[in-house]
Amino acid sequence: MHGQLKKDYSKKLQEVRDGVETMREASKSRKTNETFIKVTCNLDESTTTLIHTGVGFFDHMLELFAKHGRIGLQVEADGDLHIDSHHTVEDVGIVLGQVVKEALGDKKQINRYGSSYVPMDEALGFATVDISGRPFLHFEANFNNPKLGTFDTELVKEFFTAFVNQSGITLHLRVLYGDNTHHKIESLFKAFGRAFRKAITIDSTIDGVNSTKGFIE
Ligand SMILES: [Mn+2]
Repeated sequence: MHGQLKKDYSKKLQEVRDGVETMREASKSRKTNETFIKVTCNLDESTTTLIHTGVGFFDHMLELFAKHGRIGLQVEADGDLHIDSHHTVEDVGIVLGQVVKEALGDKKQINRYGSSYVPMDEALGFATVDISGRPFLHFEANFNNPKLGTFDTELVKEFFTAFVNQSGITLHLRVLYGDNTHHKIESLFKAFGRAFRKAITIDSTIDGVNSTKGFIE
């Protein structure tokens, strides 16, 4: 009996240790002549989301990504918005990609793949993710409205391009149909968040890295 209790206790302790070991987070700052960006990301704790980029619609999209990805995300950006929102949006994509790559660490026991369809009223967005170590973006979406607030809608593609290049993630995004540009982009960011969540989730039945190569870059 005593031996069994001791065994249960050490099993519990190991579970707690495993839990601590899998707390995946990273933080990074980047300063150029065009922008200052700071991003903190916690893949295992969704409690804190604080986003201030100076571009309202972009903040809204990053908040949706964090919410549906169930991650903790802080993004602070101070960019050259007197020009336009291009540098700020692209550079947030760069730093977010770097932080996600670092937080993912050795990628052991993650699902690796995740897909999601998300409707937003009349629009339908689709995202599929492979945490492959190979950057690739397939982007299939057209937006009628070139601007939402101070956000240029052509920057959606720029943001995801920067993100995949730095994170080493394969990402396919598609708006299947819809009219309203806000709805279309929102459906994409939500679908991306939900697909990302599935891909980063730890499955203890996976032995090491989910690749026959035994390694993901
Ligand atoms: Mn909205």
